[in-house]
Amino acid sequence: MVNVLIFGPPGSGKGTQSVRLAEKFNLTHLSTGDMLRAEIAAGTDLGRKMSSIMSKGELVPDEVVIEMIAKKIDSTKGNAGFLFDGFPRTVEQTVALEEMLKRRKMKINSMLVLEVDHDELVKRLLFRAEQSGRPDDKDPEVIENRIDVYKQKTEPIINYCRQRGIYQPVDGMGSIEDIFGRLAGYMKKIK
Ligand code: B4P
Repeated sequence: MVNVLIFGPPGSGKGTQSVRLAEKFNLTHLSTGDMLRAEIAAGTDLGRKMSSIMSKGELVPDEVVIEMIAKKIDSTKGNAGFLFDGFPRTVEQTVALEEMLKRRKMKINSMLVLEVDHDELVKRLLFRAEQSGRPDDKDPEVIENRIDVYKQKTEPIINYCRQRGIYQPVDGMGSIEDIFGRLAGYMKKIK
């Protein structure tokens, strides 16, 4: 079983690349962003509570996403592994994921970190806003806040994973196909 984190700032291509990688390597794609947006679309109590947090570009509480992920892991059977997209986003979520996997005799095998220039991140998200209408992509101030939140709360996970020997930076600039080729190359080396 292989469990991989796909990591990077907002707009770095995590969601875009995860869909392709999961298909190629027969992994179960778990995106906390998609799960939260599904709650909002379904009009659940949780979705209503999380919607205002997400539209400001803030992170939802750790316990919400940790519970979502635990449920998904337990309801998935017979897969080759998981591709975690957008989770963990805090060191606390990382520790919780490690414990969750350890209890099930699994571990994080690798963390692939997409590296993308700031201006390119903003350009991609504003472009997506035109097509998807996602509220968190429309406003440049919210985009800047998401990037700041990433630097303050999410980036420290890199050091944590570097110490565990699972950190792998990946050039996230260029075409979707080129970046996919780089990521697939690293995936093939994961043990
Ligand atoms: P996510 O859904 O994870 O959103 P994201 O980081 O903005 O998107 P992603 O990085 O996947 O998008 P991609 O680059 O693929 O999170 C949204 C919100 O949910 C968070 O802000 C937070 O509020 C909440 N949340 C989620 N998980 C959480 C957690 N664990 N804890 C707490 N809160 C959580 O794509 C961006 C655009 O770029 C697309 O339009 C794509 O087509 C384009 N693109 C990608 N690669 C490209 C390339 N190479 N060239 C040109 N365009 C490209």
